[in-house]
Amino acid sequence: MKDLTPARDSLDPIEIASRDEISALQLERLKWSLRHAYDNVAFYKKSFDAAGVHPDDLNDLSDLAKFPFTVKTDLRDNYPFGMFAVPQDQVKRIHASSGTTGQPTVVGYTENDLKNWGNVVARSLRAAGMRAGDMLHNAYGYGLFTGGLGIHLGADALGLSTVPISGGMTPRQVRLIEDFKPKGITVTPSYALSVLDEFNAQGLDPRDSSLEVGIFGAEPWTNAMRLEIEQAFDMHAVDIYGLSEVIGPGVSMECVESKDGLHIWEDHFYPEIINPETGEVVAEGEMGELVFTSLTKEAFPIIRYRTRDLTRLLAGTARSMRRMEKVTGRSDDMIILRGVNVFPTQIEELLMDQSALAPHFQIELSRPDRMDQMRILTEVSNSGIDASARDHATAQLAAAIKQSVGISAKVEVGDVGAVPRSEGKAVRIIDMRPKA
Ligand code: DLL
Repeated sequence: MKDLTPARDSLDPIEIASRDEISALQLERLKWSLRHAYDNVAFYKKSFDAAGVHPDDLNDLSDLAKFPFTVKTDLRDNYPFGMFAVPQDQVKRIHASSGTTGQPTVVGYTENDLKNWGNVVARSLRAAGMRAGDMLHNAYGYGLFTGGLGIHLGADALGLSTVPISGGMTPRQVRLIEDFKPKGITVTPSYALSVLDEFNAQGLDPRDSSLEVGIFGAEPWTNAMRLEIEQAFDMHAVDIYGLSEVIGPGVSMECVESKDGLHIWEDHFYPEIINPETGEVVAEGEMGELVFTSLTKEAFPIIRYRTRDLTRLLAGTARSMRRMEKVTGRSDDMIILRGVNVFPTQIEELLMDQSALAPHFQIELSRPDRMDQMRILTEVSNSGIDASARDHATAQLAAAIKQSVGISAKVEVGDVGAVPRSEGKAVRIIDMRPKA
């Protein structure tokens, strides 16, 4: 793999500024953001007043802990535009997350917001090793989802030539990678695996492709998956994180030279980690739920938004801005099976150890006879795997789950293609248990 480390002088100065400079900028911006939300969004005025706090009460960054949280249902309750802080004619773009239940969450951007978004995504793409003039194959979905158009904004800001292919039509994805020879690909890690399968199905060696870096996010993926993808394509695989409520992709990004967690672009997004049960801010380095406050957003300021993503904060390395550890799960995705907590990424990690099995999987939960059961549906890695190798891998995976997670799961290994594929975020959990 090529060394793609960006030149130090190509970085935004704030990326490598001192902590004091970063904190001073954050404090100034945080004061503005609280005031902006309070003055222009009825929801924030009401929630601050109810908590007995006022934007003037913030004198230090740690004072933010006095302010109330915002949660997903607050956004749904204010559907569609109740959380917007500017008149509609200043809103230049709207995105929405589909959400599996209930109302979609709607977010908006002013011209300035779009500029800032483009800049943080450009910063992220540069951290991944992309440079002006390079070609990017952007396979995140275009539309209301922030992935496709968000990456596109950043690619424009960095000066890339972008192939806006969006998700789907997998044979065409491979064809255009072969013909256009892009340097980078942006795609969900699960869809990257489908693209990988398609290379193999067409008899092409993905290691011979032009790709030097894959920029994966929008869903959890493990370091084991990183190694698999890096080896299969002979390219770097780096993690990009974000959520619509905070801006979209480009909230934090892993650097290609260090791959040690994701630097949060702290000049725009202020992170906290809280204990999800008590709501208390935890000590630096401790695991908990990630909470974000926007520092510059005009159309859709967001104060102490509970992401449900579990991670911890670490000091900066390749950049001065703090890192968040790779998100391995959301509290909503945590399966509680007979009292044991399980995340889909734990299954992914164990699955990656079995070379006879493909990294595609789904977890099915059911409750026959009032007892929760977990079934893991996966498939053989290629059609040459014979029945005994399949049986062996099935037993090995079940034993590994029993040993490391502590639960008995039924493992079912189908033929190649048995696990349904998605063109964006993978559906990992099918919960068929009766709702309480
Ligand atoms: O998924 C934005 C995005 C697009 C990020 C493209 C990266 C690349 P939402 O659809 O609002 O936005 O979903 C946000 O997805 O709270 C996490 O649970 C999950 N997520 C996003 N990135 C990662 C990641 C986009 N790198 C939700 N690792 C977030 C783990 C991620 N989970």
